[in-house]
Amino acid sequence: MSDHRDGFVPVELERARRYRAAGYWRGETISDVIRDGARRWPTAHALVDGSRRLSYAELDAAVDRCAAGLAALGIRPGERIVLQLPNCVEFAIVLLGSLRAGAIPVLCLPAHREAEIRHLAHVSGAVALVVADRVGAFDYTGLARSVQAAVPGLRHVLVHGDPGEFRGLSEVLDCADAADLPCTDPSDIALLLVSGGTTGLPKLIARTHDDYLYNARASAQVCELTNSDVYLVSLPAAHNFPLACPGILGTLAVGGTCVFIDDASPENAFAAIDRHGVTITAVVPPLAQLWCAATEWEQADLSTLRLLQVGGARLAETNAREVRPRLGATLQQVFGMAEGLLNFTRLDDPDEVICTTQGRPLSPHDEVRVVDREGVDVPTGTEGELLTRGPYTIRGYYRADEHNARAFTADGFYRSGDLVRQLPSGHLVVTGRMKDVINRGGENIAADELETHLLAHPAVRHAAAVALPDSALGERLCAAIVPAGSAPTLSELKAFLAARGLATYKLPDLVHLAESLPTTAVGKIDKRALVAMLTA
Ligand code: OOB
Repeated sequence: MSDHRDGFVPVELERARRYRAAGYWRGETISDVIRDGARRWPTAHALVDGSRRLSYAELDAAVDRCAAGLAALGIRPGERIVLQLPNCVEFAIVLLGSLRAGAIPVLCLPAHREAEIRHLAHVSGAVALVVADRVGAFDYTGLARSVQAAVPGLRHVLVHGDPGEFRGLSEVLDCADAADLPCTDPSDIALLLVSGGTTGLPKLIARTHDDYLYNARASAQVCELTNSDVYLVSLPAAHNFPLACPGILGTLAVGGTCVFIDDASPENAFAAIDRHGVTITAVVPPLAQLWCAATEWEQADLSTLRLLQVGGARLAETNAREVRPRLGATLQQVFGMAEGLLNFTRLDDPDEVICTTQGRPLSPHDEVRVVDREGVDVPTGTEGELLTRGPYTIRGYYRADEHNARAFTADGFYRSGDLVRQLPSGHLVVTGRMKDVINRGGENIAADELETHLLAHPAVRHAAAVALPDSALGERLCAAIVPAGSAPTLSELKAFLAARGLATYKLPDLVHLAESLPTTAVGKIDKRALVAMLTA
């Protein structure tokens, strides 16, 4: 069995000292924060799921039972538990119970399938897997069976719902033994996030108690979150954005309430906002767009919603401008990454900044560099690759030495692969991805630029520009579009783009019309899957 710190890249001692001195790293564990919440607000609602409600005291007791249940199975501090549950209170209880037992949860998304889970269980050296029995038509016990057959160290499968041949999660959650709780070092790994990349298999991102609590608390502060806030968990809870930006952990740190939904359709999400008085939530751009459109036909009262966080992919300016008039909430653009760095527009930023930038760094100690292909810093306002280092940004992926040599500079900056411009105010505008370029007969076209123009067309709801192989040009340019209302034709679109002043070589060679585009586990448009579909 491997030690959990093998393959972990910690922050250099001198920097760690500075982050502690600045008060960012407080030497507390995530489990301490829940314990503390139970003392400060014992009867306040911590978690809500349909008609189920758990107070802070009840949550703390449930977390104790879960920790004892995991210890009773023989799960030791430092061992890894792959957690793959839909949005529900059990997600939070098992996450926090694992932390209290000193175990390290690996936060997988419900959309991950066998190849990903097998890989993540293998690389992390997991001893347990926690899944639901089924969600919709998908049977997770079947997935668990194949993963366990392929990963010999995986001793336990715990199932929420009907366990079949496995152990029921309820046995662990109802444990009546008193456990000796381990003493956890706050600078040690708390949990492993999964990278959001759309190329290759996902990588593991080790976040410590110190850095992740800072991430959650500083985000809560930027959102002016208090104990009267009600946070709606709309995105998959295991993703960094709804988990800690400020998300579930930021809300629990200030005594607020988290409401879980497992279906973020406007009908279901709006009903939850209305019923529970939701004040804040986080969504990806396609969902923001859909919610805005749905205000035309949905009747629910959304008046409690004060802040809509949108991030994960570029939000088109036209969509950004719809948020306040349609939903009545302030928009906050969030440009973040599981690797660390978070940028937020501030609540008091002018509308223009909120609608046209992706925010500025969360921490005064976030270091941001924008560099050209040679790694040389470019002048303010010029496009380049974003490199970053700071108090909650990793120094290396977990157990990935070879990849780390490329993904990080020698002095520890993470190479994000994102193309940005930084304004004199510090706000960043995301202009694309380093590799998201279509090479059409030698001319390079940035996908993001074309998409921005396509989304400005009133009959375009979602758009993705992708390269398709072409014998003459090498690549040709395809605009995949989900129309809003009557579908535009290729020649209409070309005329529209040309009228916006776009160069002729950037005009699409073909249009693919679809009712929906393939998405990643968290709901971003998945171009790799789209190209595979279009070339099949
Ligand atoms: C969030 O995290 P990940 O790890 O799923 O994805 C990170 C990548 C970024 O490197 C960037 O390429 C893209 O997603 N991205 C954005 C964006 N926010 C993320 N691109 C353009 N505009 C934005 N606003 O996606 C994530 C993590 C925490 C908070 C919010 C998002």
